[in-house]
Amino acid sequence: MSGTTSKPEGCRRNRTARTLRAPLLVLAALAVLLALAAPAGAVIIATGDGTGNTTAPEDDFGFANVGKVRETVVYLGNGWVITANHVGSRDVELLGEIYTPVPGSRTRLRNPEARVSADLALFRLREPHPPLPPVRLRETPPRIGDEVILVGRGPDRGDPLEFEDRSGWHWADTTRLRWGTNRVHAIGLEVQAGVGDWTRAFSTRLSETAQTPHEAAVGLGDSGGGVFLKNGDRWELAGVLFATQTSERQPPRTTLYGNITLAADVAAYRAQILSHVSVPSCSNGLDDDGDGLRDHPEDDGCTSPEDRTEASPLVTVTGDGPEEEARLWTVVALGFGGLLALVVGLALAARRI
Ligand SMILES: [Ca+2]
Ligand SMILES: [Ca+2]
Repeated sequence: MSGTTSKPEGCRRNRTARTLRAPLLVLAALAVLLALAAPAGAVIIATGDGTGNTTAPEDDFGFANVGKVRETVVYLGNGWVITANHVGSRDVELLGEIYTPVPGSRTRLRNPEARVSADLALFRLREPHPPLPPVRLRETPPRIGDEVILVGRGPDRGDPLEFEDRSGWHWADTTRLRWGTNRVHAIGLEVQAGVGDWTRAFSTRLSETAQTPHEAAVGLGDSGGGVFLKNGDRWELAGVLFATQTSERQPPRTTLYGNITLAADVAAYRAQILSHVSVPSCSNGLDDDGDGLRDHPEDDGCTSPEDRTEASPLVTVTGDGPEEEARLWTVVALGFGGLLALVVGLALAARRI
């Protein structure tokens, strides 16, 4: 991501006022979290010297599916990646190789509760696709207290910092793809982290007293990174990192205990995601292999509209149809308690990462 990590005080107040007036608050039968935007991005871990966790853990959640752009993307399968909308469509590094986006494939996702856009987008990579397994998309929001893995290509941990009554770190100038852990702190959030967007989200909080094994928060460049949650014996993608919330006066480019990490709730967008990711290459309206020809019958690499590649062997995508929303509506209300605690307990400013 680019840009600043904080805004002048007056600007913050104005943004808050606009937010409160917005008619979109009709959707606030849900938990609504007012958030202030500023671009931000790596996973900062509290453990050790902060340089660890740059390779897959023994119980691998899918580390190789997390790719680097300037920020981060997660490879879903069938050529598609997901990222925060404010992350651009650039060449993606996966498995040490560079993959180029398919022109015209970028698709912004919409908040399922309202006719507004979310800070979440998909784009497709040109064939041949990376030899990676598809990621399983979580079907329901996480629960408060669930332990998750956060992974992103943000800043390394820098020098220690004491600010007011809290401790933390400056962000280093270097970035690495790194994973860490945390616990879900609130669910069912509706977060405005940019002009005109509302993103269904859940949060984690960097805790000093109740740490997970690799307690983590996010920084500039982690946007688009994944939040993985184990369901039985299988890892699933539960969230996509897009913002952080810090205290009002917290210095830019720092992480302090108590800071909140915000992730788009993948379950809320699952149907939309699958409606794109499941479309075969030979009927998606895109030139997926870059030969200037699109789909069946124009591209002679397509044997039928159902052919899943314009040039290369079939890549299978798991997942079923777009029928999740009814269940998700009921789950959203559960986020209210967590949200109130969040809003009452902290004076927050949300920053894109
Ligand atoms: Ca195509
Ligand atoms: Ca083609």
